[in-house]
Amino acid sequence: MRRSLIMGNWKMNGSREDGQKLAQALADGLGDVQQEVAVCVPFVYLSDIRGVLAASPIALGAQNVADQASGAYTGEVSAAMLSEVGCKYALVGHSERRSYYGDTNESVAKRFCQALSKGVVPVLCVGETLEEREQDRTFQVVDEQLDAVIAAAGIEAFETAVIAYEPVWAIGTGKVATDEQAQEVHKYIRQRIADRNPVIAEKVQILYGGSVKPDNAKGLFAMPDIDGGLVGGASLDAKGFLQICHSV
Ligand code: G2H
Repeated sequence: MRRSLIMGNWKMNGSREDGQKLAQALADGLGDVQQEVAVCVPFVYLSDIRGVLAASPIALGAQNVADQASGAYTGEVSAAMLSEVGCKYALVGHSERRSYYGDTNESVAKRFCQALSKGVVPVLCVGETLEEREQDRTFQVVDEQLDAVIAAAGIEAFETAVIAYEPVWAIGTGKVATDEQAQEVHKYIRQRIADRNPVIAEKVQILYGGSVKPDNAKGLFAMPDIDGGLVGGASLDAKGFLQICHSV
């Protein structure tokens, strides 16, 4: 059985104090849970939030990682730095990075490899736009996004990686994929991994992301190939996020 993972993605929201209060409320309110819980916070608050979460089982994640190990890359944050401040996870290839900041399948693959090389678990985000879905290209797009990483890192890399399927049309729009729509793509992704290594396919966690809310989480998480969620907007409210964490 795969362990579920519920991961908050705070994106570029809140102040230092807001983040500390939110993390404290999560640490205080989580209670005993089987599933894993993590929060991906802005780089500059990682150390603060690590302090708040020190005595809690909630893991820390970053929202991105550099595609190079070190050097003259102004504005970037390396995997070694993330590891040093206690990050267990780093998102790579979130659709907002792909669409606003020029991340390509190739640069995402490099970020993925950098994270792995420093013991940070990459959370590879994949997903199609509305236009691509309407053109019936969902599986093709997801294949290309996965294949670029598999070519660079090898299928064995998915022993210690997480995949997040985030249909771009469902991100921050309030328009969630139906349980069945999400399950269909999750199943497809797991099959693509299984074609190369069935053992890893059974183990890899595939999260759903895109307008996950307290009222739709249970249905999504009940799907056989959905192993939890990557939660944006709804992770900024402690009560709602805790409710999502308990929807597994
Ligand atoms: C997708 C998701 C979290 P939201 O970006 O990564 O955000 O839940 O706000 O759609």
